[in-house]
Amino acid sequence: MSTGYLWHEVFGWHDTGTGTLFPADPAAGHQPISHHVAHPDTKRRMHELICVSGLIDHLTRITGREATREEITRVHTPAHVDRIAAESAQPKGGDAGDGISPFGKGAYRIAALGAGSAIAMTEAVVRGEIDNGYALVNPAGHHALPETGLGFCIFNNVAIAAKHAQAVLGIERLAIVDWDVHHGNGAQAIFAGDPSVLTVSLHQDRCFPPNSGLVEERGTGAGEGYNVNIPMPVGCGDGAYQYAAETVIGPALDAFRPELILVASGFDPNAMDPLARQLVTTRGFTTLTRTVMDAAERHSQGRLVLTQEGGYSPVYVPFCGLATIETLAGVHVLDDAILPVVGGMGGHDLEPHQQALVDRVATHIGDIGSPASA
Ligand code: 9RB
Ligand code: ZN
Repeated sequence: MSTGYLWHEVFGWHDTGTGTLFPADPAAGHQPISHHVAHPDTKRRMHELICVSGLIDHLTRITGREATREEITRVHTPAHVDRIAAESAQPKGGDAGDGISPFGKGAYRIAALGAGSAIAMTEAVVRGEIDNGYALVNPAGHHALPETGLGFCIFNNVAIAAKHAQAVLGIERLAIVDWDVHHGNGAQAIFAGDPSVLTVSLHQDRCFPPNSGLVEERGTGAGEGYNVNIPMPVGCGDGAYQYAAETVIGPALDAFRPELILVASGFDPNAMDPLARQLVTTRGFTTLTRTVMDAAERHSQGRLVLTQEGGYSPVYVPFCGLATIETLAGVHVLDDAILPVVGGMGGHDLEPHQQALVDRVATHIGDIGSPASA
């Protein structure tokens, strides 16, 4: 088993400014702060735990590159790419598109490196140089739409990697599983009418973007049935997440039989996250990782690529990332030092209302057909 791993120091230099979640504005009561909620130190700390724990010695380092304009415009409009490039050249940078996603000078190249790193990891997996891989990229991508960035995202890294896999790497049918606690609205929109890409998003009900990610959003036209939303109620712990993995994610992948599985891996379902209300621990992320690994074993020769999305607890994200990558690599180097706290708090047993939501989504799995070419 060989697991690829990618981090670049410049991801830690993505400048999210001195706002909190909103830009500083004394008239509105918004004080400046040293760390914006999406400050990259959380991801840098994850990388450093991977190094200090010794997990890095079990991984194959993959080198990223900047995605080209051609690769980015497989997903984004030229106008969006041009605007990001122009604002990135300004002395004080700009914003991804919604006024709460600031970036500093030079962010275009950081964001292009994030997208290109997702591509590089996907290439290494599809070409068989590694079995699976984790691209710890920053900024995140899964909210970005063709014409704009959104929710701290500039370019949709996982969608750009998916388009590249189809355009260049000979992959016809692939799945994108998004376990970030916020809705994977970007991939849903980009692939809505496309039956060759199954999109599955496991998220907290109406968390972000507002009113996005409902069960009824199931794709359009030829793509109808190929988008699956699992909008979990607030307060789901490891039991509810395990039930969703077993009851929807695994069976949906079995119905679709992808040639490649990409994961938009956010650690913000964790119990310490400030931007969501779920209770997941490293046990839950291990279960999710095993679920997609087992499906990849059954359908895609084990080909599996995880790319980093959100996660805003500087304390717990590093352990969640460590456990996820340990699972990918089939090794254990360090226990979760926070688990005695978050795992001992209760809330991890599956509740009837959580089961009811998952069961309702599961009734749609029969609509996922595997294209005739399978
Ligand atoms: C709303 C605002 C947000 C923005 C981003 C996130 C998380 C993103 C992420 C959560 C809440 C503001 C709805 C500001 O981690 N994705 O994976 N809230 N944004 N004003 N309003 C009205
Ligand atoms: Zn998120």
